[in-house]
Amino acid sequence: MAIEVEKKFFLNNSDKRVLIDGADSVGVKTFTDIYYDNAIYNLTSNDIWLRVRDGRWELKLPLEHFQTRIVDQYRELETESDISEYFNFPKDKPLTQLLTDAGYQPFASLTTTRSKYKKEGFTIDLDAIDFGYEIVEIEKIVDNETEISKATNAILSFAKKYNLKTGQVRGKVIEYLKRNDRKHFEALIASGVVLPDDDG
Ligand code: V4E
Repeated sequence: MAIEVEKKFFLNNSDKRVLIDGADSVGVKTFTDIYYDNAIYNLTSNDIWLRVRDGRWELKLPLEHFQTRIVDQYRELETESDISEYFNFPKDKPLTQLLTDAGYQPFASLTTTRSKYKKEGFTIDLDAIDFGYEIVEIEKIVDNETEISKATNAILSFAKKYNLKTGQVRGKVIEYLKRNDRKHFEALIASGVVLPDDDG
């Protein structure tokens, strides 16, 4: 099973130029994610992310407890049958209907334009999100959990080499909630999924 090890960074324009210099451009694509949770935020307050990306269901499950991790590590379920099994839903009914019946509703819709590059064995995603937010992710995909710490160290060394600032970077969904849904955002702080910050 593929495991995505990734870390997000903010970038200023000169960092961006240096990072992209000499990288292979893999292409640009645009996609829309609709994120789901129930009224008491059962999923997101446990760092579980359920979304439909351009019509396909995906579920991201944390591998390590969110307060102890250095990079983001998620297991990804990408078939309706795996996701149904995770929720203990019966196998013979459509997932969308079962989720609606169980109280899961959309809470955010985000359209991302992603410019993808490869450099030195890493994937670099420059994401521009429709509500006016930009973020970069450095990623490695590994085949099993024993390879995670090696990939983590490699991402951190790569980032250091290109002078990228580490520290807490809000993902696009967290930033969206901070700007648009304070109640949900505060619930994620209360559950420890998001750390409080000092910029309001
Ligand atoms: C993992 C996660 C969320 C789900 C969205 O994940 P993300 O990597 O931001 O999306 P994307 O579009 O890059 O997915 P890909 O194409 O790589 O599959 S929303 C929040 N998180 C985790 C998280 C957190 N717990 N705290 C903070 C400050 N940011 C992000």
